Amino acid sequence: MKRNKKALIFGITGQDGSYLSELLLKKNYVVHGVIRRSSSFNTSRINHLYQDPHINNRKFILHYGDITDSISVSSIIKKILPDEIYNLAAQSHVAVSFEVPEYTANADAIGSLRILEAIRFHNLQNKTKFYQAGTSEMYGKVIEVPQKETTPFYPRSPYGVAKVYAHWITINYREAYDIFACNGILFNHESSRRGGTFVTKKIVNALCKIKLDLQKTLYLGNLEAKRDWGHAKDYVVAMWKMMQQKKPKDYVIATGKQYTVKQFVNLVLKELKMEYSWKGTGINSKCFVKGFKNKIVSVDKNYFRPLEVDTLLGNSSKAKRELKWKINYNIKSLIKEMVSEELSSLKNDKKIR
Ligand code: NAP
Ligand code: F7E
Repeated sequence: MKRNKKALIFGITGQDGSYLSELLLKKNYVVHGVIRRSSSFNTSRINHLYQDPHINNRKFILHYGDITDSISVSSIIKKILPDEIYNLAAQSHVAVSFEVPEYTANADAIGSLRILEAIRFHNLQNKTKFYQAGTSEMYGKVIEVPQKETTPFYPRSPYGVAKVYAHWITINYREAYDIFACNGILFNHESSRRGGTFVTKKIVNALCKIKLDLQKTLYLGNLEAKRDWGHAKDYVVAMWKMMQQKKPKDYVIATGKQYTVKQFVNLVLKELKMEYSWKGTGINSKCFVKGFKNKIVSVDKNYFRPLEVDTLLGNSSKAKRELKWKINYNIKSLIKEMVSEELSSLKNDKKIR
């Protein structure tokens, strides 16, 4: 009988970790995940997958650990001897990385090194494959449009800089020790499970609340930034596909379409059937909606970053060609799903209260 493959996910409680777990469980993997001790619950995205430790032959198993703690990283890997490791653990907020740059470097850069070193130290080079969650933020002040695998990096935040280290240390261990180690260079991907302070989720949540009369105004930063937004469900499929190739390589994963933050606001308002008009420009931009007395969107300069990534647009021809990767969502279906799930959850909250 064929044995089930074992996957180990660092960052299992995050947006991508939850979708990747669902995908791997469907593919009959035994999924192990690392969670951090926290004073408040941090498992809301994976509670539906939880299995009681008393169940025999569990397929979903959680371990306490931390990517900044070498010994925990190394002992978990030694205990599980995984076939595939997905390193999704990170301090993933770009703006926050300017506030906690040292921690961001420790988790996002050295965290990857800790896993690679553990693979090497335990002689798992021929057994364990490694996926590194790279990012379009590495392109930062873009040198070429659209960005592809060969586009040089120019990171613009402590987060982006840390991820460039992780990218190159992954290649270094691949070349030095023949580890199956690959980098996904993923552009922004969103969903209803996105953290509340990322711009798409913040916009959807606030505009739904405004529609339901639960909030008055949404304050945003730079409305002109352009992003290439996809759906996280499509993107975790690409991660898995990279790990099933004969040779480890690096791939850009993106939709190839970009929108400004302001256009994203407009699309959400359209989905909510709210009739809007904008007044003023730049920092003085304000959005008004028919039937609402005051402005519903305004700019707050506190949400601007010390440096901005103005524009990101990916070219994922290589992934489409070699991985046969396909995109199921476009911006409209992404927003439709996010709005519909947000409205249901807000209406549910209201009932409970
Ligand atoms: P996310 O929702 O912020 O999840 C991050 C995960 O990392 C969470 O499970 C978090 O645990 C965990 N984590 C943070 N610090 C840790 C530490 N010190 N030790 C162990 N675990 C730690 O991020 P995501 O959107 O799912 O993204 C997944 C990965 O892809 C990240 O590495 C991110 O940088 C990268 N990425 C994301 C995008 C995107 O658009 N979403 C694009 C490119 C790359 P807690 O739940 O306990 O906080
Ligand atoms: O910002 C602008 C902001 O925080 C998008 C992470 O997953 O994707 C994400 O990083 C844009 C920026 O994502 C607000 O200035 C305006 O230009 O949603 P975000 P991000 O910085 O692109 C990459 C690929 C990752 O790898 C990261 O882990 O929106 N913006 N007003 C705002 N952004 C936020 N957060 N909040 C605002 O009020």
